[in-house]
Amino acid sequence: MLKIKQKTHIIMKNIISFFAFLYCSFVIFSASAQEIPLTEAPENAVLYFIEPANLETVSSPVVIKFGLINMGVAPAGVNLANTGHHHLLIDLEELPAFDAPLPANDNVRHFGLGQTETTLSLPSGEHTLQLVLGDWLHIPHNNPLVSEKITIIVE
Ligand SMILES: [Cu+2]
Repeated sequence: MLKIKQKTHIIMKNIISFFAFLYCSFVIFSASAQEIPLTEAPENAVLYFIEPANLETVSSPVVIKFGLINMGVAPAGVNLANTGHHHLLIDLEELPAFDAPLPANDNVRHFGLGQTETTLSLPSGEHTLQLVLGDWLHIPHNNPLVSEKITIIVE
């Protein structure tokens, strides 16, 4: 009887520690998520494609020019008010999280040197393009700047 009681006690202790651990992880996780304050962007800022136009037929390599109104471009790592750097989303179905640094891969290209245009080699067919401005830490702004998602047809 005593042994069963002791065992139950140990199990209860383990369950309590487990929940305590879960709670602590949650608190630490929420704290770290809140530690990075989002960078403010002017409400009248606009991000758009200068070229190509939506539904334009183009040949590869494609010249893509990024347009930004009422904000400036600064390289990644440079924390200057009202600036950011361009990110080009290529054939990306779902937007990435906007409260964390944008991922870097074939579908999410960073222009961390402050480039405002690029030349892309794309296979023939339809492709979608979208721009997202990121702050010095590659995180979208508090008022996220996202362009229209355009479709281009590559010959
Ligand atoms: Cu970036």
